[in-house]
Amino acid sequence: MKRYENNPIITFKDVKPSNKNFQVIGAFNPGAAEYNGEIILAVRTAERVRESNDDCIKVPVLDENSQSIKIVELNTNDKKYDFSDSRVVKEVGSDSDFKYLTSMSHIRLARSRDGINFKVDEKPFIFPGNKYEGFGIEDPRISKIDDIYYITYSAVSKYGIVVSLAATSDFKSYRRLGNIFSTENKDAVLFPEKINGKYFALNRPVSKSSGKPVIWISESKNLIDWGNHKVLACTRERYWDSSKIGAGIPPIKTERGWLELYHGVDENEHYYMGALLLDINDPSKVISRSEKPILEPKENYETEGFFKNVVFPCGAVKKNDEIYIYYGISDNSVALAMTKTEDILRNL
Ligand code: MAN
Repeated sequence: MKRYENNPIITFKDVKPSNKNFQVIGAFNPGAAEYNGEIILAVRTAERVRESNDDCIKVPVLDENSQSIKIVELNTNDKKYDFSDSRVVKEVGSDSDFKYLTSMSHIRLARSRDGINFKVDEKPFIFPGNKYEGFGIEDPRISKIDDIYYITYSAVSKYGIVVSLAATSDFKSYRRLGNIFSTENKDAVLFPEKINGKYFALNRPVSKSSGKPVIWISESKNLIDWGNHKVLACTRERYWDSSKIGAGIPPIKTERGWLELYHGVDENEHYYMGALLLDINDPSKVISRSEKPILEPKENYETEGFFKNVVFPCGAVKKNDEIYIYYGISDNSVALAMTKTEDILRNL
């Protein structure tokens, strides 16, 4: 895999805040699609309240009754809370992973002719808009099925994290199609076509009782109702993907099977990219899997940032005889890596 030499290609500086009280702190984890001769990225844009400071953290929350953003003020000396993870506020003594997020994310589109130079839209595309999105919407993936672009994303709220689905045919307007996977679930990608008459999705439920967060595969007749859930791939002890894994880009059809680029996390919370090859007729069968990561946090822009040592692929497009892979770096920015599908397949 070859990194684009002028990475990152999009940073928070390229994105205008969605309102005057907000400040953009990250533009990352983008879904990707080709539309009308352009490459479109659906960028997770994270914003925080402008006047937050070391003594007082102000967290934005969408109020479910008024549908407006409320600011919750938290004193950083308050012993009730733990502020040690920059991404979240935890309640001391609680079993939950977090009480609030320190930033609120929405989906912003960026458009390009060459796949390298992007112009970011002035306004959000999908902004938190219902009670499941109270803390924000994150990590979109785009799959084109027939002529519709389906966007799966994580909706985060006090009810937990669910996977929601939206659809667009012009990247101007969209329809929300509801929550397709209940809490907790993340990292859902749709296969771009039906297989034996059914739609398939990879997703990542989290079990509180036992086991680690791993990739599951589910099927559906209509993209809304999902069932026949099966474990697809697990974490591997002592590997780079030992603590959790999740799907990255929507699977790419190749001669040898469905190619899935996924993320794996090790014991040190470093995020890597690896590949899975799935049976073309029965994608619940794994044919092959990367022994070593195919991309790891190495460059400065990958090892530094809001949450360090993260490469997080969410989208890819075909460009000439290469694929352009768009990945989030350290919850900060968007980077680009190029490769040939055959090169990844040779490695599998
Ligand atoms: C984790 C991280 C954050 C994200 C939350 C909620 O803490 O991935 O970036 O905001 O989960 O999804």
